[in-house]
Amino acid sequence: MKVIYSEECAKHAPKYEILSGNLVDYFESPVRIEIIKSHLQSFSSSHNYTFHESTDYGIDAILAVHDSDFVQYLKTAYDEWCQEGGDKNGILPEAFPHKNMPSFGRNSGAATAIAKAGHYCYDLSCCIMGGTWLAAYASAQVTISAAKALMEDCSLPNENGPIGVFALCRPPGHHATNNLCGGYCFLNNVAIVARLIISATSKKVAILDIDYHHGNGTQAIFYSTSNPIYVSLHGHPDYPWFSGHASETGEGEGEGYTVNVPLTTETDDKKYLEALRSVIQKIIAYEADFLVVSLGVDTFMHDPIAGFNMTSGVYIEIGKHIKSIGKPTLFVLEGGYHLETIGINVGNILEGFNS
Ligand code: Q9C
Ligand code: ZN
Repeated sequence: MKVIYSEECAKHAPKYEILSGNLVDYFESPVRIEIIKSHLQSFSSSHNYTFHESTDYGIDAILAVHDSDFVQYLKTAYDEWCQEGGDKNGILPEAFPHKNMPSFGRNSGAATAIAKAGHYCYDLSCCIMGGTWLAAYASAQVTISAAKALMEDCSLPNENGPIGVFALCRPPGHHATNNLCGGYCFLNNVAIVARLIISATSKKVAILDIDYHHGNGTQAIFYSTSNPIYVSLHGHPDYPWFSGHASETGEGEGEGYTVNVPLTTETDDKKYLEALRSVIQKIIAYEADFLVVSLGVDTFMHDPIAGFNMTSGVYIEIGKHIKSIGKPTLFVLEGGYHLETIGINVGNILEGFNS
């Protein structure tokens, strides 16, 4: 199985974040992908992982999802902030334009770097530092490179079931909308490749989001289209708090093509697999040609920011279930913050798929 990565992904590395009102070490750290990479490298199984550095395919696929003013903001926020005398550690929002404030929805209300930070971000998890744009861009290029590899390789014969490629990227993407960062996410990697695969092949794509958190960004980007279908299993109620209800099913041409399965925080292996089986039936009925998986392992029982009760063994079963869909599959890393098990848990999903 091809694993695509980039050293550039390490260039975004905030020191701290605010979690439940406390200053704590930043959970979404560069170490995450190093641990996963060395785990896959040392894996003693019959399935060979080959590691490939990403290629830079340029900005077009990114701009097919994200607004150009938002991209411009991500690129320039840190320099503007420094020119205005800001702290070298990076920039975080100070206030957010809510809907009964005079400047709500008006770019003109955001004149300085700190005002723009509130305009283009919806929480306090997305500090923009000197290397943030480089890392977010690299994360998108890793995912694009993986999608290109999948599209090339999926016509080759494969005896062992569907072909898969793994985009070993960070920062993650599924909380980013067309014009907002949030939830550790700046560019929506999965949305970028879903749209890329659709425009390159004219085929149908299903996005299966198994990160613990609802992928509000991916849902919003595709809410009024029937291709791709967006399907999410997630902890509820939990972050990002204002989306992910079962009643959110899409609108217009997209009606019925958003599927949310909110699960209570007591969810264990058995309940999770039951829910997974039910959404897999929906994906099979949709007759997708490609599957893109938002792969988060923050569903693990000891994850420091999430609430499920799942064990490492269940990830092998999850991988096998994903394999049963039988389509070329792009795995894209999202969350997962328990460093002691992140390698095993991601590895188990890929092992289940490759078995
Ligand atoms: N009490 C991803 O997993 N803060 N993002 C959560 C929880 C932000 C998670 C606070 C969590 C974002 C990709
Ligand atoms: Zn998550």
